[in-house]
Amino acid sequence: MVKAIINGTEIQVKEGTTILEAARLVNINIPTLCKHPDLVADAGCGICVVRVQGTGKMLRACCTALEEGMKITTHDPEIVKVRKNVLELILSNHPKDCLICARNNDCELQRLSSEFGIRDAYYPLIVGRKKHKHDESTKTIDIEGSKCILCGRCVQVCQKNQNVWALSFLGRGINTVLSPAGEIELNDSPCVKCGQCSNHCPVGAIVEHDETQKVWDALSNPDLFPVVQIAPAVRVSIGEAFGYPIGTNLTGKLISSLKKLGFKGVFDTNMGADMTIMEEGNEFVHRFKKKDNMPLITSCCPAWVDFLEKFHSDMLDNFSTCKSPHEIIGVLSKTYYAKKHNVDPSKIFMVSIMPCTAKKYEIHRSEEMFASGHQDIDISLTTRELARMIKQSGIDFKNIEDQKADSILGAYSGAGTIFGATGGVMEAALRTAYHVITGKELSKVEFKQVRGLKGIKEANIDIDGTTVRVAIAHGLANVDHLLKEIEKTKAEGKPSPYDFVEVMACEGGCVGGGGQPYGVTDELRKKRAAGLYKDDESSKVRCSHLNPAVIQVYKEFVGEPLGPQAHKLFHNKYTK
Ligand code: HC1
Ligand code: SF4
Repeated sequence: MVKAIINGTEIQVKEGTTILEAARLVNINIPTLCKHPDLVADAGCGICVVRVQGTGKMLRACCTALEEGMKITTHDPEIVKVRKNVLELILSNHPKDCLICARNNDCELQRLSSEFGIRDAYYPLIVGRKKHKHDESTKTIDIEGSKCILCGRCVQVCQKNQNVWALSFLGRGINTVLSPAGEIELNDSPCVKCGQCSNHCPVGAIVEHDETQKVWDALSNPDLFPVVQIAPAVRVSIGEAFGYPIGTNLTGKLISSLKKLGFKGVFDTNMGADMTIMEEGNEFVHRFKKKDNMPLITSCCPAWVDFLEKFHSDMLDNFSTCKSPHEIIGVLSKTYYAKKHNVDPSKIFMVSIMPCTAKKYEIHRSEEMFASGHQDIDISLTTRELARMIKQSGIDFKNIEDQKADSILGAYSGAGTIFGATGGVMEAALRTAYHVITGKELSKVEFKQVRGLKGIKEANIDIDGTTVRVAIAHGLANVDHLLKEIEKTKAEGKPSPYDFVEVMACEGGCVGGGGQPYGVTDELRKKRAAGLYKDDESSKVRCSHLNPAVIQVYKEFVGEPLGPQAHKLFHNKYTK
């Protein structure tokens, strides 16, 4: 342990704790634009300078460890002046079009500039500087390079946390620019569209590809029948845009708001999650009994699908062929629902509200996404885009009355709702796999071994005397690590160390998705996940196979899980 003094307060912290972290422990906020709690410090911005008393030194708090006996001053007039100066330098090279920026009112640079009372950027613009790129090539994440402040957060999250290496800094000095290596377009790079770069960007340099106007157009087109679905993780994060405590479950208000916006059918992706489990749970049991292509690996995360196709195509046979829940609701809306409600499927305009930027890519990634004969999902919006639409429409979100989702595509079990947290898909699948293997129902449905934020979780699950070895990985760097272990045993001709593996590209699973409200940290991920587990606990039905709506859809329309109709509508192919 190390004892030191910060602003006159004695503090004792673990060795290696940085001054920035230590100050936060005693509620002193040192400003920074480059250090994010998910990332290691690399002293990119220089705003976090503090003074070490008695040495005359100013040090960067983000990357300096607190040492025994140090006396630190975090704020005094001179330090404030230095910070202001750094901000002025950044602003001198930054567009001043805040009013029309996607991050207006939600930008860390704008907030600091306001707090520091910056009224002018005194330094002349650097002329002849290399031009930054504008890149919309992925149609999921847009790069507006001119707004980049070179803090390095996106590069670090892409390279280290996700192990994707799509983004990098090219050039040197004043000619440094953010770009995929080789200055190619993002869509030609290894980018998997997870959007973590956009969620970690402090400014408007990387944002989701905004498609709200297309949805407004559809809502005002009298020839269309607009319907919508909401993902598990959206219900516990949308509240952050309206001042609710983190993790508050706002399903009822979301549904009412979507109805007010003009959607004629409001469905729940959680119901699709229950359907996915019917297919995937059965797929698992089938393969497990035959020891066929073990382990089975989940496939509902499109960034993960893209990652596997790009970097580990030798493992494609291990992938579950089952579609993701929102695609299942998409195809059901344009087949089963259309038939039941006598609506022309070509007129149905299906929007999915997701915590995810990669879902914008998934909706047209292969011909299976057109299983209804039309594109099954027309537009996928992020949580952030929906929050903007609700605000634009003048809806009083806080006071709107709760409503229930429509018809049969809106009823879900507790297993469906926990999909949004890491380990949730596995837990939901185990609840149903137990039933498929034993024919019995679990007396206690929770599998707490698979919950939590540890990067790789492993557990041996006892199903009536049979052991199922499971692993869960989230954050693509963790996933890559796990996959290499599996590949190694495969190459050595040894049996797989696992039977069933859940993968989510984003840390924390979808609650930490790239399209979620900004500022994601572990504390936030935990609270959002807790909101979903609470929703599960309070659900009357907690297993997908017991959801009466699921039973009805199979009885009336699909037949058996893994049957011919299920295969036609609910399953995917992958490409090498
Ligand atoms: Fe997810 Fe999923 S959990 S992938 O993160 O399987 O986006 O929330 O909707 O489809 O259910 C996302 C979340 C989501 C799907 C489900
Ligand atoms: Fe999207 Fe969820 Fe995958 Fe992140 S973990 S890329 S939010 S599906």
